[in-house]
Amino acid sequence: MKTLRSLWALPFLLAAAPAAHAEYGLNFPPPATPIAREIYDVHMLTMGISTLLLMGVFGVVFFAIWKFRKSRGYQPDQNFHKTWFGTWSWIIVPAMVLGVDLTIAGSAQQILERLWVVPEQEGMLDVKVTGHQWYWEYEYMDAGIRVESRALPEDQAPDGLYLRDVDNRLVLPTHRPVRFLHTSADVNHAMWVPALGFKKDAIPGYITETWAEIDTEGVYRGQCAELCGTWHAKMPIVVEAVSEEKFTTWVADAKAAQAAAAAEAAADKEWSMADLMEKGKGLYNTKCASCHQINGEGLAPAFPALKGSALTVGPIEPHIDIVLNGKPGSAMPPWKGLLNDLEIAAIVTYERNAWGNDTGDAVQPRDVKALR
Ligand code: HEC
Ligand SMILES: [Cu+2]
Repeated sequence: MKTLRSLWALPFLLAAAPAAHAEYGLNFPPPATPIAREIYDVHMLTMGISTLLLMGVFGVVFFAIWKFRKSRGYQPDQNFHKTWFGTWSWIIVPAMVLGVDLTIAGSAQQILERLWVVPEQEGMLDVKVTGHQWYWEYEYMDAGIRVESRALPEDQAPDGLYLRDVDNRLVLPTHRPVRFLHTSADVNHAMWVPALGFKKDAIPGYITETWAEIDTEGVYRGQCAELCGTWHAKMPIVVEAVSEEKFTTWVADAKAAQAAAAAEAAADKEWSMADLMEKGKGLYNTKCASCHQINGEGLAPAFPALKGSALTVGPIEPHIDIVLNGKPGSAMPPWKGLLNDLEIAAIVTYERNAWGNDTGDAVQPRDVKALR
C-alpha cells in the first residue's frame, strides 16, 4: 500500500529531473531514412486507428453505464442474443477488426521487404560492423579505415549522455546508400539505431547485411540490443550523418592519421621508457581497463589482476605472447589483429612498470615483431 501511494509522486519526480530523461520525448526519435519514416508513419496510423476505436468503444460503454443505470429503473435485456444484431455481431465485429489488422500488416509487409532486401546498386558504401565485448568496430571496406568506438567513461561523458556517447563516431554520408555487414568477434551483439529503422543481430561466424540511406544530417544514437555480458550497457552507437563533401574530408583525414600511425610503428626506432609509458597508459586505459581496471587490480573472479601478477612481473616473452594471442576459452581476446607492434610494446611496458610492478623493462616494437 505504501509503495502504491508513493507511485503518485512518480510523474512529479520525472518532471523535476529533466537532465535524467533529456533524450526522451513522448514518441519515437525522429526517423532519418525514408524507410524509417514509413515505419514511423505506420506506427502513427496504427496509433490513430486504435485511439479512435478506443474512444468509440469507451464512449459507448460509459454512456451505457450512465444512461441505463439501475437506479433509473433499467433492467438487463434478457433477449439481446436473440435479435439479429445479437446473433451476428460476434462475427461482424471481429471481421472488421481483422480488416483493420490486415490493412496495417499489408503496408508493414511492403516496408519490411524494402528494409531487409539490400538493393543491388552502384556506389554503395560498405561498412563492416563488428561487435566486441564491449565496443564496436567499424570498417570502411573500400577506404580501408578501421574505427573503434567505445563508451566515454562517466567523468568524460557530456551531461545526460553517460552510456549514450562514444569516443569515435560512426561517420556516414547522407543521400548515399550504406550497406552494413554485421558480425561479431565473440558473443552475440545487435546493432540498433532507432532513427535508421532497423535492429540487426551480430553473430560470430556469420555475416548478415542491412542497409540505410540517411537523408537528414545529424547525430543518431543507439545501442547494443543483445545481452552480451557484463558491460552490455557500455556499447552505445553514435552515428554522425554528414554531407558527401564533409564525408570525403573525413575519409581523407582518417586515412592520413592511420598511415601516420602505421609509419610511426614501422620506423625502426628505439623508444624511451617515458614515451612508451605515456602511450601505453592511454592505450591500456581505453582497451584493457574495462576488464583489468584502471588500477590494474582486475575484478575477481572473472578478470585477473595485472598488478604483481606472475605474467606481468615474470619473463617478458610469455607476457607479450598472451597479449598477442589472447587466452582461448577465456574472455582475454587476441590483440594481434587490432594493435600494431608499437602499441603492444607500449601497453606491455606500461603493465610491467605501473602500479608498483616496477620491472624497469622498456619493451620495443621489434621485441613484439619477433613474436608475431
Ligand atoms: C574482455 C575482457 C578483457 C580485456 C578487454 C582484456 N583482457 Fe587481459 N585477460 C582477461 C582474462 C579473462 C584473463 C585471464 C585469462 C586466463 O588465464 O584464463 C586475462 C589475462 C591477461 C593477462 C595475464 C595475466 C596473468 O598474470 O595471468 C595479461 C598480461 C593480460 N590479460 C593483458 C591484457 C592487455 C594488455 C589487454 C589490453 C590490450 C587486455 N588484457 C584486455 C580479460 C581481458
Ligand atoms: Cu553487445
